[in-house]
Amino acid sequence: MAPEIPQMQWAQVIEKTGGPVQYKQIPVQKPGPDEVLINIKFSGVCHTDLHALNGDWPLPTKLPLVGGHEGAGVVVAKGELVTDIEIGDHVGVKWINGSCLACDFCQQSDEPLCPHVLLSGYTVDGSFQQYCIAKAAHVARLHKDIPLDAVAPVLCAGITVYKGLKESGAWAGQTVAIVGAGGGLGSLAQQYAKAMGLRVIAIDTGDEKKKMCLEQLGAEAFVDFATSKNVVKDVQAQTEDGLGPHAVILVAVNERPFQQAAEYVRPRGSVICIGMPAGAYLKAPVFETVVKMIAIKGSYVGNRKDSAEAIDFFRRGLIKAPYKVVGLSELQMVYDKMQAGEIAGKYVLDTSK
Ligand code: 8ID
Ligand code: ZN
Ligand code: ZN
Repeated sequence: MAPEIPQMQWAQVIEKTGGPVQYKQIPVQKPGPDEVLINIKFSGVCHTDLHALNGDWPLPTKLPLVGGHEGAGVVVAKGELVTDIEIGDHVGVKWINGSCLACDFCQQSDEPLCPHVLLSGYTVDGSFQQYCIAKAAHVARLHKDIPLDAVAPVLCAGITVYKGLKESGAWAGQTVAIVGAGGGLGSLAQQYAKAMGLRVIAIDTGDEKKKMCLEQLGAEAFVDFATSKNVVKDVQAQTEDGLGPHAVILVAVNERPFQQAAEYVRPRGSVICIGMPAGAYLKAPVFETVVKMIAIKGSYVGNRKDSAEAIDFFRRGLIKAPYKVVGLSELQMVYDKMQAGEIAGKYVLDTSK
């Protein structure tokens, strides 16, 4: 029997850039022919949602906007072209809500680069509502044994850091520095790195984040960027030969570390840019970049295969990062804490509260 779908639902709506976000009732939409309607049970909060609220990226959002792109839930309706998903299936709404599947990039499974890409919680409404629409081709397939609250952070943060670690080219036994290790992406990055056999130097600030990185997430060392007198020297000192980590994964929301990473990365190493601080620029000394043969590159979420692999790591019990569950109604509180840099790990919203 088809589940009952209400006419109205609770959602967090951005009516004007800058906020505050409004908790209110809005109509439930109907899925198009190639879409599914998902009853979102839990949604993670990513710093990208805060960039969308603040409007600080050079890409305009839709308005009014329902944010959110780490939504885990149950399919309650589908369009007539959807043949490989059934009502009742568990799925995840990712940042990539849909893509054309026909362009040069989609053909090569670089769907995030599609010129017609739809972005959940940015150019189309996302998962900070009880019923969300996504293109069937792109929703993440979730086995029913996967807990929907714990998997939510994997749907953006997990996929993104897993892809970034792959892009870094670092392999088992090598060392990665994770910059912004105490935040949402950073906490998951440490778990993925560990599961991939990598050794981790965590970089962030404060005792709570330090304790979480060293005692819960598997980092071998922690460098506090706020109290360190010389971050470059302190990071390099954490590698046995003093030559620095093989890769640097930048997930901080601050320009400074993007100017610094090339100085401490190991010769032949890679600097992977993932965080997107507003208005920031990269800087690296040309001389050292050349003579150390450093690769500097960007990494943007992941394709459908990266997503399935990242979820599989989680399903096998290899990814355990701390998160706090609060009601959907409390999103503004989460944004305020995030803006202040006070969140160790992640917040996940329960859409029933
Ligand atoms: O596909 C992508 N490239 C992608 C996907 C998802 C998210 C990119 N992002 C971007 C977000 O838009 C955001 O800009 O990654 C960035 C990080 O998202 P997040 O992990 O959700 O943010 P957070 O939880 O606020 O964590 C940021 C951490 O950075 C630390 C903070 O203390 C916090 O723990 N940090 C800062 I701010 N400055 C630092 C510094 N100088 C720093 N850590 C080390 N050194
Ligand atoms: Zn395309
Ligand atoms: Zn995200």
